[in-house]
Amino acid sequence: MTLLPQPGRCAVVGVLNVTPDSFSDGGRYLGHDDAVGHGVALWTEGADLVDVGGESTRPGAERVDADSEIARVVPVIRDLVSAGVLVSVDTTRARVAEAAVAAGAAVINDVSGGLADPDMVSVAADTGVPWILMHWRGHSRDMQTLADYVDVVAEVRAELSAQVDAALRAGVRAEAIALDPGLGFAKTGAHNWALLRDLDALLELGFPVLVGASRKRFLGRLLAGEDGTPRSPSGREDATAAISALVAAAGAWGVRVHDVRRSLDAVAVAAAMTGG
Ligand code: PMM
Repeated sequence: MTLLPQPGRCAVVGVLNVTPDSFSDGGRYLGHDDAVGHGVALWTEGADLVDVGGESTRPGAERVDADSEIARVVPVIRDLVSAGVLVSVDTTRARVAEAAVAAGAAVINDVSGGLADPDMVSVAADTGVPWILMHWRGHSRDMQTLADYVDVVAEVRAELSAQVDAALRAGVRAEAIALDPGLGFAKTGAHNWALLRDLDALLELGFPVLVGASRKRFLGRLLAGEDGTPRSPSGREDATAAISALVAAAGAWGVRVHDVRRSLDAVAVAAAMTGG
């Protein structure tokens, strides 16, 4: 059993970045009202969870300090929760996660899987909310230099297993844990495709698996024009929906996407085809 929402099909998690510099929606929802409005819109479209982040994790991004991150996300989370929206907080910082849960966030989405902040594990254990552990090898500024694997699937699985063990040892309940392969985080396009191809290797660990492929660079490169120019983020939506359908059919618990409506359709197709 998991403590995460179980909509009876692959869950669709809507992305709400309250940042000036995220790769596809940076700056669009930095104003409080724009952010809350977009979060409510994602929920109304049918998102099962709205993931609110205050720090860009795009490759090369500089960090913001914890107080700025809290100032960006907590007021937005509070208003979304009052509007009845189920919210996760996308942060690697224990202090931000704690403040977000106090404001009503129901899930911690930690792209560092507990590695960036040694206090995160105790916040996860103490709050008891579901904790999404993503595979991570280092902060965005230099993560692409860490994309070095002999067998990416085996190494991602082993590194996530070690994080799960640390979480369980610290008192996090197994039902609160979910995993994410971390597409694009210290990974090349080839690594992302290998992880998608062999999602079973992660599913076999027995935890819900979230996949975040939405609008990412490797899709831009897949869909590059004849001159090699990558397709722009807004032109990657159909490919994103295709991945949503395929990973839903493969057994993923959820997909984290910018365009909720398209992925809801995609996972409905998968559910109908697989009979689940
Ligand atoms: N990707 C981004 C941010 N947060 N969280 C999880 N669990 N998985 C991801 O793949 C993930 C994430 C980066 O994408 P964005 O800038 O569009 O939010």
